[in-house]
Amino acid sequence: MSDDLTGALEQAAAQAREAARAARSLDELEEVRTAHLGRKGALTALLRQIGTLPPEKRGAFGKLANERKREVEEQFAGRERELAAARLRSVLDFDPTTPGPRPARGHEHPVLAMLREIEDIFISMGFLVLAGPEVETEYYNFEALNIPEHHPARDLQDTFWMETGAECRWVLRTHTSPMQVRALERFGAPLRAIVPGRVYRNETLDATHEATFHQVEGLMVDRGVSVAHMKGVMAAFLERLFGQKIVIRLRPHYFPFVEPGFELDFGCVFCGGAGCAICKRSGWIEILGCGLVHPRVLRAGGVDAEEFTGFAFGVGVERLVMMRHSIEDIRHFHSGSLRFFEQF
Ligand code: FA5
Repeated sequence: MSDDLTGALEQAAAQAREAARAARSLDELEEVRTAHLGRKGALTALLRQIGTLPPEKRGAFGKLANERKREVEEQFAGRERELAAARLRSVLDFDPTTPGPRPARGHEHPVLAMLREIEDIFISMGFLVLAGPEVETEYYNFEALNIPEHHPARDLQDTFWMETGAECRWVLRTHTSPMQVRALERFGAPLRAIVPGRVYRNETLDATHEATFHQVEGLMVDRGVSVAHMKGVMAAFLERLFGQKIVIRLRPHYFPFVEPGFELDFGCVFCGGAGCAICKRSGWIEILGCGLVHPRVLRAGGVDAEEFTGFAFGVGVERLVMMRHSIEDIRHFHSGSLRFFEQF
């Protein structure tokens, strides 16, 4: 019986030492220690059996058992020293001054950056910066701008209509021009203001047409304002924006809310007018619509059209950004593609 017991003791001791060697952490070592040497441990159970042996065998087995127990305890103590030292090393190896991983940092959307630049330029010329509603009434978007119902000019702007069922019809504003009348109603004349903002058109999308884009409306109303003032302000604006002298030309164009109305082109700053891909080989780039505010629009804003005249303009912001950075497709702006945006 004691031979069986001796075999079991040797086996339990060997298993306990192996388990101590294999422990990967101090916590794990503690668990293993309890399993082998704790009150309910395998080795402890064997040691308890010493008392059950006949007296003549008790001495030899007891001696062996205590020796194995001491060896196992030494094994545990040795492993504990190793693991504690390793833990200390890992703490000492940690360098708190090492920079952590850099968080990815965003920046302004190129359209927003352009809007801010335009605002700065006009603020320096004494213009107010106003915001208007993106959901607009049919009255301000069309009628007050001299575009009555059934007038073909409404077809120039494919409109998103709101289904409200109410008597007054609402639209997603198709341009920033409704703010001409709202601003005149609110501030009266004389007035200088710009209105940057988002506009919506039910467009078929292509490389230069989005259904959601940005415009900046400009309005200057005072006594004796003429096309010459408009040209001067537009040239100053574009020269500041592109940082160089600019040639501009006006082509007559129909907008119901101005008279006379123009489209404004500027001499291509990329090729100096010689013709390149950006100006489609014409030497000129069309940039905005403008004109002298129609007397009906002044009157809709409560302004005496005999006393005051004014000019207004509307510029597409995405097109300006495209020109500045040679971007070939307007759809990139809403793509959400980091590969695109990280270039700016
Ligand atoms: C207008 O929206 C007039 N309200 C501008 C105006 C204001 C004229 C004041 C006179 C006085 P138009 O539809 O041409 O005009 O648009 C103005 C600019 O917005 C265009 O020159 C172009 O740069 C930009 N634009 C128009 N449609 C789109 C579109 N679908 N996607 C991107 N940009 C556009």
